Amino acid sequence: MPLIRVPQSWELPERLVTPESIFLNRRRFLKSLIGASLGATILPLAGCDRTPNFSTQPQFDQLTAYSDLSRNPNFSDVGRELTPVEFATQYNNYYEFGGSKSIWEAAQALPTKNWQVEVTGLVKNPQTYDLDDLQKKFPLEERIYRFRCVEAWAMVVPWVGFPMRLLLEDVEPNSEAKFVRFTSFYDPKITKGPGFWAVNYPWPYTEGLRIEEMANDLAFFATGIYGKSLPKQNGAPLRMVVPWKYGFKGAKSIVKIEFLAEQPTTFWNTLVPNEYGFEANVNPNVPHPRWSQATERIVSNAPSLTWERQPTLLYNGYAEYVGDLYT
Ligand SMILES: Nc1nc2c(c(=O)[nH]1)N[C@H]1C(S)=C(S)[C@@H](COP(=O)(O)O)O[C@H]1N2
Ligand SMILES: [Mo]
Repeated sequence: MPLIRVPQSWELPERLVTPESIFLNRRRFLKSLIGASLGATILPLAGCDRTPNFSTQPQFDQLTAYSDLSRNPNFSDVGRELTPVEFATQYNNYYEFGGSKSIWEAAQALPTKNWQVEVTGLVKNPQTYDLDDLQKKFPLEERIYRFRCVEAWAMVVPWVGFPMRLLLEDVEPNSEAKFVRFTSFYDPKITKGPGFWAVNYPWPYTEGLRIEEMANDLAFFATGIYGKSLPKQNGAPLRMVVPWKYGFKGAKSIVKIEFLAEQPTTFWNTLVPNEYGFEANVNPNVPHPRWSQATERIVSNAPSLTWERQPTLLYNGYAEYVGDLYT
């Protein structure tokens, strides 16, 4: 197999820009196999840069549509077109169900019936919410947000859900509560995706915020997208949406929320701390150690190398909402 020149980061096919697991593992694998010198070299892969087939999406038709949904006028236009639903529901990161973007069928194994979310820790009113209770208690609205993965691709998604602040007020954190940890569903009998390459990863998937970040108007719990309940591959039945941070901060399929005094350990930050910081705000001026973050590629139905590029915006364009948190 001939070695090729190392391309610019913006040229990297999607399958090579999969920093959150595959690349890491491939590099370890290469190192162990053929020595450290080759570890940093990009090898051409057969079938590079295959774009998923976006033509069908049978599972989305079957999901329940919300009635009487109102779009929040403050979040109705992000200056870019909505990503077509078939891309957002068939180009996913959900490593519990596999290491590629094409996990939507595998994710259908996620059991979402009788879902409960436990809220514990430094709060006056600990709760175990049934999902239905959550959706009745907190008025649902639609918000269109930019979505930016650390891998430098971006979408625009219409979410359905409620601000995290409403849940925060309901459980009443104590004054010692400074951080919040969110835990995703994990059952190795069901979430078989990680496979051999990730058995030692720090499952379950966890993420965290400072309590002020959770209280920010933008921080959102989604129960749906595109007017319907969340598809499993997008993190049904409840996932975090933190649009000024990289996508990995938005844990899917939340089962537990803990209010804590200290900064919690989180999945990617534990695994590769120099690449995935706890704060992880979208910032064009802070490159990822392996590629620039100055621009991003808009996910479309074309080979990923040809995706249109746009400049990355500080805080993903939400500086007026969150700038004060970081001065
Ligand atoms: N539990 C869990 N949550 C997760 C992930 C994951 O692998 N597992 N991937 C994260 C990453 S890296 C991104 S970019 C987004 C992708 O969300 P989407 O598939 O709905 O676009 O989910 C985030 N939440
Ligand atoms: Mo991501």
